[in-house]
Amino acid sequence: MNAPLPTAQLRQQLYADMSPLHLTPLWEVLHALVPPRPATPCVPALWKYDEVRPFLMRAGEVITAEEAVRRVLILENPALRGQSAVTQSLYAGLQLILPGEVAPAHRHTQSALRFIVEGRGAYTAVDGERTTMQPGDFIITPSWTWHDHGSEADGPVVWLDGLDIPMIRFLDAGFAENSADKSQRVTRAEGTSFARYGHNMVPVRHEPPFGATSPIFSYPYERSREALAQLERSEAPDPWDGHKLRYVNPLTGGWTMPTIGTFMQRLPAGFNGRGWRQTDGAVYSVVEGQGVVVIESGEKTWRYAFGPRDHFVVPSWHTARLASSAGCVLFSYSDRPVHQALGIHREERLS
Ligand code: 1HN
Repeated sequence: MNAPLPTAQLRQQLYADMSPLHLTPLWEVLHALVPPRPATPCVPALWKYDEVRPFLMRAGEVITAEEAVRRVLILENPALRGQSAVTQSLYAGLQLILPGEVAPAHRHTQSALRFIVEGRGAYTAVDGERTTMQPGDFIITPSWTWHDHGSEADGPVVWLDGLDIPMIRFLDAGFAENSADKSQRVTRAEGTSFARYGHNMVPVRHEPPFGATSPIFSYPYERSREALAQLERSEAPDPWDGHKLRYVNPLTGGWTMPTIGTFMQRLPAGFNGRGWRQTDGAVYSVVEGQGVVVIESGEKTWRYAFGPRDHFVVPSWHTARLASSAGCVLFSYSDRPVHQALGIHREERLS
């Protein structure tokens, strides 16, 4: 008589025998599927503009905006190489447009934001209206709207693109279309959308032009900067965030885009912030000034000194602390609207 097989061997035999039927045992993966706390594969990362800019300019020498369609260097999370992702749900890239160039009109279901990093005088057109880009402006390209970019500036213009590409890919909901026209026809004067929606007033009779997305497509830095400077003069900073504001859709008071939340904050000189962690992973673009971010997860610590035009990413459930001796302004975006819509957003503020 053969001795009975040991349990471990019986189990392995079961797994092997059922595998051809595409069956696999849950109990081998259960704790990884429902971890006690978020276990993101993403890691923190910093892109120093001084190091990135020469490669952007080299890209400008080897390919035109029209050939490339969009001449962008993707900021890839070091732990997600090849996935065009800065976090599991978000994309980030730096786009260059040179004088006289056009990035041709197209549309897609992915939503995009532009945050202007360097240069002035390029434009982006959305749904028949152009807006001129200035450093620090936050511009929206709503899902499925025609958009093209062009430049009549006299030097390079660079902006940060933030898109929900990985999220839309995960949902298998991506569609795209190229326009027959290289540049779309302008049908409204520049500033029309801001006049309609940008002054705490909205048209009496209207349909939201972009569904759940904000009808304002450019939030000028001049305004955001002044708001934060005024708050710095009039009240104490929040111990975690400094003076931090959330961009809003004026029709709803909600997020500017259904998938991406956007923020701008000012850390006063001498700010030494407390730590926090939250489930939404965030990408930061440094607008002005200098500072330091310290990020921690488990035993690991990352310490990044940042200055103007640098970019960094704080992944889900990593503890972060911000400090600035000279003061600074930071723009950021994250997938928080989705966490909140699903009722799964969590935040912890450490004392
Ligand atoms: C896109 O359409 C733009 O319109 C930028 O400027 C970056 C990345 C992936 C897919 C589409 C743009 C993009 C993109």
